[in-house]
Amino acid sequence: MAARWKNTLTENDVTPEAVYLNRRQLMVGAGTAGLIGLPGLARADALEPNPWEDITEYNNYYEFGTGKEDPAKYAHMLTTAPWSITIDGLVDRPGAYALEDVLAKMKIEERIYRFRCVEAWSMVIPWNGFELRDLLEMAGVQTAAKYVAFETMLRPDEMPGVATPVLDWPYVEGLRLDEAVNPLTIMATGIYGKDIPNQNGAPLRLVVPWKYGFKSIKSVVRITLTDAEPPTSWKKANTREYGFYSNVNPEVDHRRWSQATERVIGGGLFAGRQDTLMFNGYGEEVAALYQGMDLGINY
Ligand SMILES: Nc1nc2c(c(=O)[nH]1)N[C@H]1C(S)=C(S)[C@@H](COP(=O)(O)O)O[C@H]1N2
Ligand SMILES: [Mo]
Repeated sequence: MAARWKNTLTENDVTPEAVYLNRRQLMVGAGTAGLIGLPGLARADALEPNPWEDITEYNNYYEFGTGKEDPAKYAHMLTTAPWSITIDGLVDRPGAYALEDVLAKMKIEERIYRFRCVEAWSMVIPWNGFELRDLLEMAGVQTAAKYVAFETMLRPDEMPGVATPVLDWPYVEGLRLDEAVNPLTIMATGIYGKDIPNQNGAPLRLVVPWKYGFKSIKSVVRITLTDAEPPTSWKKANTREYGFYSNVNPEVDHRRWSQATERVIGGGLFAGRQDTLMFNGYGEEVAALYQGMDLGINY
């Protein structure tokens, strides 16, 4: 197998949450902010992860309501065990895979990633998860496959938000196959070394760090390999405003707001606004995927 992608963002492997918190306190205590003297919108890109509370109390998960605090309030209603993921379409070994059987085969690692929502806010999240390419390899992707489609669980009894037709449920997303097998693309099962909370997409959600947050579909129940670009929820809802690619791009504005800068969530050291980075800072890993493409048209 090819050499594993190395996470350049971590100083070590897994740092316990307490150590992160401690370090934050130490830095604040030492008056680091003052010493650095951050210029206006420059980036203080230390990738200090946001605290647990930011990550789990400010969410987008419209199946539980459109308010940022709705998922934390209502997502506990979702039953996440037992859970199975159907992998079908252009694969050699289609079927419904029990999550526990999948997890037994996958290598769980920590990935500290920037997370940039299309609404122009951002956080840094220490995920735990496995590379999507390993799961796809398990199912045996056929050569005719060009895209990967994803679908979220739909259970109206457990999801108060789906009574409102904000989106065409179930929530669906998609990636090109080469994006899906990029080593940065993970299926997350945890945050800060703990099971991923329901509001963040338990028990298993996609994370694609160079794309706007809505591509990172939560509580995945189906993965389908196809030869045609799959429909995606936000593009279906508003094709002019949301495209299939949705790569983070400070030069391509949303129809209703600029994407040049982002609001940093949390009252931490670097709170405020900062410049948005092309591909959310992951250009070295992914820019080649889009060579020759007009990213203004393929937004
Ligand atoms: N099924 C589903 N997945 C979803 C969403 C959603 O509403 N439903 N919201 C998306 C959006 S807009 C964002 S920004 C991220 C938020 O992830 P987080 O709450 O873990 O930060 O989830 C994405 N995945
Ligand atoms: Mo988002």
